Amino acid sequence: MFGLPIRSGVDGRSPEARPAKRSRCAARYLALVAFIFCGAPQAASLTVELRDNNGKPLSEAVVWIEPAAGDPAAPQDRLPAERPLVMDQQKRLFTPYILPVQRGTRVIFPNSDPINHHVYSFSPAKRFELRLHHQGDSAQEVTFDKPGLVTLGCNIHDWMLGFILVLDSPWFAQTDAEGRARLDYQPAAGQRVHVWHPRIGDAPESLVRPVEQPGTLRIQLSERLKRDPRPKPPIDRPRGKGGYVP
Ligand SMILES: [Cu+2]
Repeated sequence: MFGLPIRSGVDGRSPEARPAKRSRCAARYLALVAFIFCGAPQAASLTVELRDNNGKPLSEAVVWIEPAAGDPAAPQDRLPAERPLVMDQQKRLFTPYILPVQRGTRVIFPNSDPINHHVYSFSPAKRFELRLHHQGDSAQEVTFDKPGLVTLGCNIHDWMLGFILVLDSPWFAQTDAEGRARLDYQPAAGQRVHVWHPRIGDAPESLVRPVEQPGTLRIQLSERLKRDPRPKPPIDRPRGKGGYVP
């Protein structure tokens, strides 16, 4: 796990090559000792408290730390979750409404409704279409391999709207009902924290602040929130075309 390729046994090299090999081994040993005594990069946590311009908490916002250039804990050294995440369809709504994922993550799209859905995205970060699928069909899977915002829709139910935000960072979270999100990360100079919510702006437009130190970062928005694009539950919609039809 330390990236030290240790080999054993006879390697067939000439005796003249052995001093050089010994010095390389010594260097690796010293690196290992330094790692043990100095320790791995220290983990830290940052809690973001997000409030709108009226001081009310904003929930479901995605908060992430952008790794600095040359950051030893840059995301290419970290793999996304092995198990796929889930974007369900329940009661004719995408559930969850907003799903942040690390680049390379697989997401499955089950259908928990007793009716068909036909999920699609025209977003540059991922264009795809999951043709008519029924409840009980095996969930279709999509890998999100490019950072950006993926806006989801359904060809059958016009109102359905959901977002998958694909991030080039392993450190992300969503604000809770109190507007708080905690990020566990490895600090490095030059890191920045981003905040996104459809009521703040259209991605990639996000609120950006420097990460000055671990602890709590309080952010109050200065501008009014945008109109909420979240669909109303179908039960509250008028029946008929584009509305709720069981
Ligand atoms: Cu649908």
